[in-house]
Amino acid sequence: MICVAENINIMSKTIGPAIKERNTKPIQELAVKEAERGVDYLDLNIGPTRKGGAETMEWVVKTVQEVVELPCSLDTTNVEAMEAGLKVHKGKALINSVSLQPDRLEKGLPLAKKYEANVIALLWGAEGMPRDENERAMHVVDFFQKADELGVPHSDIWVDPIVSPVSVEINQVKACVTFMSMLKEISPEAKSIVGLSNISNGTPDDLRHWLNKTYMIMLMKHELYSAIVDAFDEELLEIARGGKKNIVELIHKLMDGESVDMGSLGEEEAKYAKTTRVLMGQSLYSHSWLEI
Ligand code: THG
Repeated sequence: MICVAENINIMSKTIGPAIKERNTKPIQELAVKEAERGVDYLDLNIGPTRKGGAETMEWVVKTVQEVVELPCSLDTTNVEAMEAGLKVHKGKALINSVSLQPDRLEKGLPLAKKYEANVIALLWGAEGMPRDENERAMHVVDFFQKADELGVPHSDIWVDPIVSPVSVEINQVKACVTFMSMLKEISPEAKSIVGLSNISNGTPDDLRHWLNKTYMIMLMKHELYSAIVDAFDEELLEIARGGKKNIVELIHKLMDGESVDMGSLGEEEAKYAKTTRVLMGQSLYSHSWLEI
């Protein structure tokens, strides 16, 4: 699986101020540390900056690529900032992202063609968040149709179903898994990506990794192609690289409805199993879901 490191983002207490003050050091140090974890891309999230977005993205891309060889995921809704980043980016960039809102699609998608970049198709429509897997599927079809008109190859498109926090909306958590099982039928060449840490937004920090890892394994059952991840979650990266086969097998069994004797599980397996049941909507989420 392709791993995109999430840690360079404007919300971070060290990175936010560093971007504003054009202080290269904290950003370059973090970029090097992320790269050392063996990730494939670095996400550069400069937020919804309106004024000065172009200069900011250009500066962040140059700053990062001065010290690491990796391609970047340019994370902004500002089209001018996106293009400024693409202009200076070395290698094949990942445009993060283009949604199905008409103006975003019209302005954003041509950039993928012009710069021969990969592009995340964010399944956010004219009416906002898709309600279920079927609305997501309809958005994908629309996105590919537009891509065909512009000559953007399907293999450059990474579909993002938009992951919601489990503490907010379990039906959306389930809808993303179901949608992933439908995607290959819609376009066999289509790639997929999720912002994995969204699933654990609002969960106490020390417990987030359980949700992130478990949800990734659930999506891997349907050939998840890539994920935006915490580069410092070692076990998550190990799983993304094909590790922890026993845990992956256990979670996929639970998803298939096979009976599993919970009493026979070790402590680690039990935690993954409990988390799977929460993410499948079989038990209710609360901050103490691992204790029950
Ligand atoms: N899809 C796409 N892009 C995305 C998302 C997505 N980009 C943004 C986000 N979702 C993925 N990136 C992050 C980055 C950080 C966190 C979550 C998702 C996060 N950070 C900690 C926090 O806010 O508590 C720590 C912040 C820090 O570094 O201090 O949770 O879904 N295409």
